[in-house]
Amino acid sequence: METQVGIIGAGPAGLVLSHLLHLSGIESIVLEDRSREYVEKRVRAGVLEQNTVELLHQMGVGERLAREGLIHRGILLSRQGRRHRVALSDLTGGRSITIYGQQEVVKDLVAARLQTGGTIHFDVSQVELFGLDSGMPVLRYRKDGATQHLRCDFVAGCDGSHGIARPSIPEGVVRVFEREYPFAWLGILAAVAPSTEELIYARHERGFALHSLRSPEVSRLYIQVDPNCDLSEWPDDRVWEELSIRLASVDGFVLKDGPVLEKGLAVHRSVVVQPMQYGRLFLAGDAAHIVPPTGAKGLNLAVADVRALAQGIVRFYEKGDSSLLDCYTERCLGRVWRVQQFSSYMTRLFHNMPDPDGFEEHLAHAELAWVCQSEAASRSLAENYVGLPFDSA
Ligand code: FAS
Ligand code: PHB
Repeated sequence: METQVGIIGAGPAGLVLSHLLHLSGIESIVLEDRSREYVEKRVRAGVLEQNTVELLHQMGVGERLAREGLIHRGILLSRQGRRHRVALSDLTGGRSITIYGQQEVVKDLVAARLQTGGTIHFDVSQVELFGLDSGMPVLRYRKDGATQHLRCDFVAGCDGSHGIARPSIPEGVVRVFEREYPFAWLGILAAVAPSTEELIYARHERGFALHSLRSPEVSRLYIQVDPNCDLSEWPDDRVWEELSIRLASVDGFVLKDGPVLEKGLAVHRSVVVQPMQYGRLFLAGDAAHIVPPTGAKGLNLAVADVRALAQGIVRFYEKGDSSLLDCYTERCLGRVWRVQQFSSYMTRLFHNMPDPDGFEEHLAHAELAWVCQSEAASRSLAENYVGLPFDSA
């Protein structure tokens, strides 16, 4: 088989890229090793930057997002039981975030791809990449018990942090920057109305807590836990008890609990791969970088990458000009490191880090107090949180 762009992975990166290329008349085929049902049910991110929302609308896949997405113009920071509101929109000239589950974005994109004649092969296996440094790479994979070959002009590695694309780049070509954080998030999705209008990021001596949401009926909450803990140590009632302790506030905040629909652990890592390309292979999203979720950036950064990649591929086919592709890495890295810095900053601000003498804790409290006191510091946090306009980072 032949196509113009072979895309590995039907996550936000792969699907946004495939649809953007379609809108410019460029053909692509997406290879995904999980089922359609699985990718459309997988609970992950929930905060969309203004950039991401605007792009999804421009792509014509924003109808349900407009109907069901919840626009938030502020977030709440909590320290020692005191809340401080960061007025995101007031501090950024009206920009905002939208609460809309990642799986909803994936559902909308899969539907749009299939409704416009797009090809997504789900449940493939053994994807391998050949001839990346030739003009005509080939993807080999198995589907329905048969081996298939897909010849393409370009390969987009949108296969996440455990994919096959990055490891297919020869040894020594890429440099990997990596940091592990000594904690994880235990996250729950619960069938209970959120106990807050806006997200609450809480710093507490027992560890971080986050009250997020998915809809007026569904809450999403996280607590900082030992990365080696087992979910069996965290029965639902213990999770709710810990959340209500860490989210408690002097103004008598009451956390409503309810049936837990989903519970999972997410490790915290920072990873940056440079360069994000090798021959005709281009890495995007979690295949090229991982950010700790405290800044709510993972999905949004993936979308920013493929927007830049699509511009390069369109320029190649429309003008035979590969200049944007040649500098794809440079065009992405400014935002990648900006987002890394912000995500690391938010992580240190709200999590208890290894701290033999309490020095780190004092620094974090001083920074948090400064953010709550200084309009300039609040504005910096707000600008990064709603997302820097495309092409500005
Ligand atoms: P994805 O991982 O979403 O998609 C990659 C796709 O490639 C997957 O569908 C995978 O099945 C497929 N694939 C992998 N290997 C393959 C192979 N060999 N062949 C074919 N297909 C293959 N971000 C936030 O902002 N907020 C959050 O709360 C948040 N929570 C997260 C929780 C978890 C557990 C994880 C892992 C990430 C979370 N993130 C969160 C970050 C997340 O949103 C990612 O940044 C986002 O999914 C990145 O999108 P993609 O790059 O498309 O990668
Ligand atoms: C979420 O809603 O899942 C969410 C929100 C904010 C974060 C991370 C996750 O920082």
